[in-house]
Amino acid sequence: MLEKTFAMVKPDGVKRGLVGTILQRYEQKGLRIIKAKLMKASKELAEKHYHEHSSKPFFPDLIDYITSGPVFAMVLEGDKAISLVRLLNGATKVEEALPGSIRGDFATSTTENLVHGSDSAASAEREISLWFPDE
Ligand SMILES: Nc1nc2c(ncn2[C@@H]2O[C@H](COP(=O)(O)OP(=O)(O)OP(=O)(O)O)[C@@H](O)[C@H]2O)c(=O)[nH]1
Ligand SMILES: [Mg+2]
Repeated sequence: MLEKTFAMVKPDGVKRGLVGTILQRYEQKGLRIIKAKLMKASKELAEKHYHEHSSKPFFPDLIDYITSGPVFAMVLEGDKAISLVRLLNGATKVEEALPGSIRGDFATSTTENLVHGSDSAASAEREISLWFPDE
């Protein structure tokens, strides 16, 4: 099924110069970039994006991290795009992200884990309108 999803290279990925490498993985898998921009998230945007985690102990660190520098935000389209991006990204926990995935190959921490991908069709729709409100 043709789907759209929201994906992002987080600030550590941009700082480490991994945007090109990460985009190549999405493109190699057949996903099409239909929107993209480099931007710094405001605290308000970051808190809306991660609202489901607002009561978690790691929330303040997560917001500081995601607003610490520019992110590369994008909308990707393709067959089963939502689950494919999450498969390419790898597991959330650093010790569970398998080699071959983006996190498995490059991330060294659970908080600073390089990439984001929407986790469902509802999240994708919500996140696309949050990050690309005027388009
Ligand atoms: N320190 C710490 N950070 C966490 C933990 N769980 C999640 N995070 C951070 O919070 C982000 C959001 O968590 P989840 O939505 O559960 O994980 P995810 O869907 O794989 O990651 P995202 O694509 O960023 O949403 C993760 O990417 C991590 O940066 C945790 O147990 N400890
Ligand atoms: Mg998530």
